[in-house]
Amino acid sequence: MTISHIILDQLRAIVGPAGYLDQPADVAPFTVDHRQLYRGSTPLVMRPDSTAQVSAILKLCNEQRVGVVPVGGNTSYCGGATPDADGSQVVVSLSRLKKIRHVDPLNFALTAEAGCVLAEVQAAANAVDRLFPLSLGSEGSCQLGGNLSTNAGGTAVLRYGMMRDLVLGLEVVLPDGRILDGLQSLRKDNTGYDLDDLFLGAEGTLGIITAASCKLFSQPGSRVTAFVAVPEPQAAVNLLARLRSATSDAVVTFELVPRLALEFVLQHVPSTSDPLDQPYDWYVLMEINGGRRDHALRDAMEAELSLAMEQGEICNAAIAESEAQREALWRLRETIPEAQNRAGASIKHDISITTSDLPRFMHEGTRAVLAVCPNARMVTYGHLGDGNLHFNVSPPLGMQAGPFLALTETINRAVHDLVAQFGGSISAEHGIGKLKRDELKRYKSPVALDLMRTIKQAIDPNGIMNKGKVV
Ligand code: 2HG
Ligand code: ZN
Repeated sequence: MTISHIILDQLRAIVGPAGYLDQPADVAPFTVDHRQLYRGSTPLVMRPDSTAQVSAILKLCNEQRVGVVPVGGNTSYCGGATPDADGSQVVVSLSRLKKIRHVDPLNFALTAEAGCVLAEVQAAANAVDRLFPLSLGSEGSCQLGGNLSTNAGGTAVLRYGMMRDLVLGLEVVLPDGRILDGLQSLRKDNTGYDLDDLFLGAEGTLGIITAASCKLFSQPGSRVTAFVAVPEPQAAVNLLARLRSATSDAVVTFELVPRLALEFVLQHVPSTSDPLDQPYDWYVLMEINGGRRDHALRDAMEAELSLAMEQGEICNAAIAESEAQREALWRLRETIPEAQNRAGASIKHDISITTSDLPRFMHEGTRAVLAVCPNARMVTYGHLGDGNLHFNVSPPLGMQAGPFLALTETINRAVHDLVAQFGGSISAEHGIGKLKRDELKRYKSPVALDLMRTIKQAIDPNGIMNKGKVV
């Protein structure tokens, strides 16, 4: 179903000449997702520069039953922002809504618009000696609106929570164009249903988030970053418990890295080197934050790691001595997705299980994958502190991408069935988008799915918002 020229002209008129793209070359980047899993089509990319324009766009699209796909930095892992191939949807890019509207260091809060790049929000907090803790590999290009709409996770969730936990209030344009103004920066507001929570993680299926009031934290006054070798995943789980207890929960980052992932990085990413003098099977990148007067943080951590070493919980450790060394250790973790990509095809899973069950899950999950694809190479890494692993699979050495990727469904089934047995989640932080919509139907309870559809129907009765995603 194509959109009529009259409607397209009316949409262009709402945003003016600087507010849309309609030439094929300009529109092209909006029709393919970050992982290049999907190719769509759209006659028009709208780039509104105010909430009022977003409201006018949605009002018109709702009246005319035109589908709308909102997009931020287009870094979704699940095709959450790619239009359908039939050209029946317009894309709404939030990239020109990029004002930091208000910063309030005494309330530890700031209000920013959806199109602000995550790094710009972090910088606005830094400028008043505060911390906006959401931190992801794509922070230089992903946008706050996308972070909110996908309830983004990343590498500081252990200490600060996911995006949902960092929100004080939202401004949302509903599918009929009405504006829900919930931008107050209150810590406590117990007045009925939490409406913000509906839109966080809804992936643009219930409306468009145009701005958010977010929590800020104090800047860490001291910090210890270490790359630690552990004999096995169970030791990493034990070490995390030890460090959380020793620091009263000051562990911000606790990321599991298998040897193969490190090898991919060393091989495919320039300016990287193994910080330890010999290879080990497993590593953890950890970071612990302390206050300004915690001069002894580093001594305390060294003492704790020595104790762990005596008890066989860790094999070796490199502690960053400078900011440059810290960045080098972080690079070993943050470039894993890129390195695994360069190493060839991969089948990705973004699962979560209770942290205590993770080692058993990893053992059984690896066995299940190998039963489908003998000699497959497991690249199981990620946010162990959150119980969230990227249970990724690379092909056996010598196997071509085609035959390997043909096993995707069978491998997904084996992994996700096991996740369900463990009471876990098939999408811990990447969301659903197009990619996992059928998986969601399979694994989410019928009652939960029914409630989700009821909410969708109530808020977007004409089904214009991001059709084909999530529900
Ligand atoms: C990460 O933790 C991202 O690096 C990407 O969530 C995970 O590529 C992946 O599977
Ligand atoms: Zn991740």
